[in-house]
Amino acid sequence: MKQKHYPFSVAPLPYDYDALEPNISSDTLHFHHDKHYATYVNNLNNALEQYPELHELSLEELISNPGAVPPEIRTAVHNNGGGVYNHELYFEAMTPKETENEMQNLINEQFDSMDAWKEEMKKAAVSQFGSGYAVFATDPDGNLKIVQVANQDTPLPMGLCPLLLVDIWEHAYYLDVQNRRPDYVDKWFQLINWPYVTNRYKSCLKK
Ligand code: MN3
Repeated sequence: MKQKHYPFSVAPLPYDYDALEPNISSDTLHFHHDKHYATYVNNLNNALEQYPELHELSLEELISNPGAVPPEIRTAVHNNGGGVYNHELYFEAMTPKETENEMQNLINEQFDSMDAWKEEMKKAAVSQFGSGYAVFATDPDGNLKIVQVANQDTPLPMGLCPLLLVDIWEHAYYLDVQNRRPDYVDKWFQLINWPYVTNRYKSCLKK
């Protein structure tokens, strides 16, 4: 992800709003990107506005080092910074194009098969209570993990670098499939941008 800093801006969707149909509708993407994600960007900027000492820190630095953030805005930076980070990864790691999965061999080695990986990812997504994400991540040694995070938490404080995530807040799917979160997860699997995931994996490993 780009090393941006304050003031953060709303990254445009990397595809048209209707590009992910019928899996994710244009209405859902308009609300999700233009309202939900944009609100996190605005709220993060508002929280940081009066703190020039934080204006050079990247998004990752802000959410990985809560101790660097004054206590009075720590919760706002955690929630809104996490919201910006998670949504940018969510949108960027989807594509309308069918892509080649260059992670397949690594996933087969560490999860036995793509089907087993999918099953574990789906279980993490479906069993997360309330809002959050199921995240596919790596540690600096290349050990792949699937973890759940609540609300706008990220796996960065666990020492994990997220490669891919599925947003399971209801706003991500309610207009399209109402309460059927498992159906949404099945649709999301068809949208994974594997070249993007592979590039992230390479950049997440110990240099
Ligand atoms: Mn969302």
